Amino acid sequence: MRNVFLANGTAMDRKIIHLDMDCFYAAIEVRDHPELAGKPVGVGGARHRRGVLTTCNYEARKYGVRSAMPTFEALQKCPHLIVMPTRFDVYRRESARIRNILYKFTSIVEPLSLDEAFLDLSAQEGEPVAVAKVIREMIRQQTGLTASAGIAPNKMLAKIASDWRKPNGQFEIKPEDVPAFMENLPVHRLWGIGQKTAKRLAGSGIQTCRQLQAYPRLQLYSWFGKFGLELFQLCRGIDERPVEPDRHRKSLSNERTFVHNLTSPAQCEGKLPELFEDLMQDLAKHDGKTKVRGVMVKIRFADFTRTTVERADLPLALESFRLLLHEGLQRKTLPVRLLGVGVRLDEPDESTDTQLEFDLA
Ligand code: TTP
Ligand code: MG
Repeated sequence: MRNVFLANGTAMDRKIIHLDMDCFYAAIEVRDHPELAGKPVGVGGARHRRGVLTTCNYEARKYGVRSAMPTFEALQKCPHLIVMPTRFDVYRRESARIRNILYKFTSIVEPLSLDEAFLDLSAQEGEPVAVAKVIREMIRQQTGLTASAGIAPNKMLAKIASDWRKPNGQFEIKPEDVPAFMENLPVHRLWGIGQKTAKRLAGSGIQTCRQLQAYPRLQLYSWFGKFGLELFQLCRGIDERPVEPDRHRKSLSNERTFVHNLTSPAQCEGKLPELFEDLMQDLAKHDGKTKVRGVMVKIRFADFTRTTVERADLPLALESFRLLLHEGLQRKTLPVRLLGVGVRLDEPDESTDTQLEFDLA
C-alpha cells in the first residue's frame, strides 16, 4: 500500500481489518437446527419470563426485530418469530475456533467480543482485501458461518467498513478515499458517540462529519471536554489507536449506561446488586473449569473519562465490588454515566493442551 498522508501529516498507511460475524448467535442456532433455515429466528429469553433477545437473524430484522429488544415486543413485530434459548458454551467454542483461524494470519489480533476482532497486517506484504476474503472463506468452511469484514487504515474506519456490506460482505476504505468517505458519514457512526451525544449534536444542526469538521477544537473541547479533542480527529477519519493483541487476557464483565447520570455514591451503590447478580449468572453459564483471579469495577464519568479499579486479593462478593466502587469514585467528583462490574479469569489455554499432547506422543 502506498504511503498516504492526510493534510495534517497523519500517516494513513496501516492495514487494519475488522472482522464481525453475521448475526452470530442466531447463525449458530440456524446452522445447528437446519429446519430453521430461511425463517425469522431470535435468540434469547422467553416471552413469559420477560426475556430479551440477544440477537436475531437477517430474516427477522426485516420485521424490525433487533438485538436487546424484549421478546414480547419482537413477537408483536414478527408473530412467527422463532425464539431459541441461548447456548453460551457453543458460542464460546465457535468463537475460539474463529480466533484460531485469525491467528494463522497474524499474532496482532485484538478480540473485541466473541464475534469481533481487529487484525493489524501493516507489517505484511500483500493486499489486506485478499487476506480478508481468505479469512472469511476459511471461517465459512470450518464453521459453516458467514462473516463480514472492513479494511481500512485505522480501527475506527475498519469497524465502520465491516458494517457496510453486511451480511457476508466486505468493504475497503482506501487511504486516499478517507476524506470523501467522511464527508457524508453520519456523526453517530463515529467511535464513542452514543445516542445522547448524537442528539446533542443534532440539536446544534450537526448530523454529518462534514458539518462537525466545521467546528474548531476549542468549541468541541468546551462541549465535550477531552473527548471533544478526540472527536476533532475522528470526524476527519483519523484514529491512531493501535491494535492491541490480547491473547491471554480473559475477563467477563457486565456494565450498564444509565439514562440519567448517577449523582451520588449511594445511587451508584444502589445499582451494584443487580449488576453483580447478572455477572454471577454469566459466570455460572461460563465453563466450569474457569477460575476467578480478580475482581474489578469500571466507572465512566459524565466527562466521558473512565477508570477501572481492579484487585486480585478480594473475594467474589458484592462487598468487594462496593469497596472498589468507592475507591473509583474518589478519583473524580463527577456524576457517573456508566458502571460495570467484572472478573479477571484464568482459563486453561486450549492450544497449550494440544501442544502437551504432541510432546507426550
Ligand atoms: P453483534 O456483532 O453486535 O451482532 P450480531 O453478530 O448478532 O449481528 P451483526 O450481523 O449485525 O454483526 O453481536 C454479536 C453477538 O453478541 C450477538 O450474536 C449476540 C450477542 N449480543 C448480546 O448478547 N447482546 C446485545 O445487546 C448485542 C448487540 C449482541
Ligand atoms: Mg456480529
